[in-house]
Amino acid sequence: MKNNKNRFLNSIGALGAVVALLLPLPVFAHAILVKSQPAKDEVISVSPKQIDVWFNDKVGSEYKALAVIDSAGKRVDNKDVEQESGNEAHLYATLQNLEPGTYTVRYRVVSIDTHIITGKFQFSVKAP
Ligand SMILES: [Cu+2]
Repeated sequence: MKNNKNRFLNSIGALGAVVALLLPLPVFAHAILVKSQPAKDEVISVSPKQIDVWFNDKVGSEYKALAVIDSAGKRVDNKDVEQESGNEAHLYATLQNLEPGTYTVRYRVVSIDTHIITGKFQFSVKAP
């Protein structure tokens, strides 16, 4: 009888170990772009002074890249990407004066879960 009880307790313990293995690991954020200025597909009539992008969580300070490219493939940002101190989810870079046209924003960041995130979107500057 005592033996049976021990066996029962042992199997409960083994079950507990299996359940613990199946429980999700702590979730580390996989960064996604949540907002930008100019916004995706926005049409603006004044050349923006800078491009701002915000992620859903802070991103690493290394490997960050933010570029704005005109329709001819020329970079029109000043290659001065910065990360806001105190809000590491926010990157920005200043821009050259933009002629009317469509521009592609490209970004690359490393999220807290160590995944490299890349993406792109467009906005347009229309003739005044
Ligand atoms: Cu991830």
